[in-house]
Amino acid sequence: MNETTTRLSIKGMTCSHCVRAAKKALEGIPGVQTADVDLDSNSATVVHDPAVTSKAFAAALAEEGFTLA
Ligand SMILES: [Cu+2]
Repeated sequence: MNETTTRLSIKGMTCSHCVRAAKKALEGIPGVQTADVDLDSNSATVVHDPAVTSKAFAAALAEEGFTLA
């Protein structure tokens, strides 16, 4: 399977609950293998199929109240 790694900057996370919500949202996107979300740097490292677009990341995060920086 083809995969690529993307680093996202996420706005709106304030606590560990947000981190879990963002991780769950990202990993719920079809084609995403793993998402490691870090609160200190407000970022996520996502391993995914290259077909997954940044639009899909933004949409999934928006459902949890976060935005891409
Ligand atoms: Cu929170």
